[in-house]
Amino acid sequence: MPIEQTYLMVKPDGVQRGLCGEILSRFENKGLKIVAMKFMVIRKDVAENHYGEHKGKGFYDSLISYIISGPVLAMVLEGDNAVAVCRNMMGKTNPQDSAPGTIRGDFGMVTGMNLIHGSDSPASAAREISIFFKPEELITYKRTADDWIYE
Ligand code: IDP
Ligand code: MG
Repeated sequence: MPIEQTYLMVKPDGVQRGLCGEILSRFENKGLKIVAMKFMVIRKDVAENHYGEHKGKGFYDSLISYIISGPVLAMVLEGDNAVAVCRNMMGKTNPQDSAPGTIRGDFGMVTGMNLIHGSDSPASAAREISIFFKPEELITYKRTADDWIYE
């Protein structure tokens, strides 16, 4: 399996509800490695670029106003098959369909307030990481715990 990087973001509802630590803990406990992290309010043009694939859909305008409505915790996480692993941990887009034990399944009630974003493919991850982080903001380091997470 490939070592991948993926773009994750605690959305404004997750920040306002004080769930940044809870959500980050899940990824850390799982074994994902933090490569970059930033707390910020997303500019509207940046949000429109990030969510460009949804332009024209009925929920697009509310999605953009939601994602810029307050600060988000943006991060790059790394690990074996990280894109799919993180998507599984997030749960389905609609929290009412998300399995218990997933982030959306445990904390969300509606699609429009579903707490977390995560890249859906390695190609999306590369695109999204480059929107929110400069190359020099991605930190390369040896994490000693990896010797006890990977065989
Ligand atoms: P994903 O976040 O699970 O990848 P996408 O289909 O890429 O889901 O949609 C991006 C985001 O747009 C969702 O996480 C959610 O915040 C919002 N969204 C998607 N569909 C709806 C909808 O039908 N109503 C309201 N918001 C939606
Ligand atoms: Mg998506």
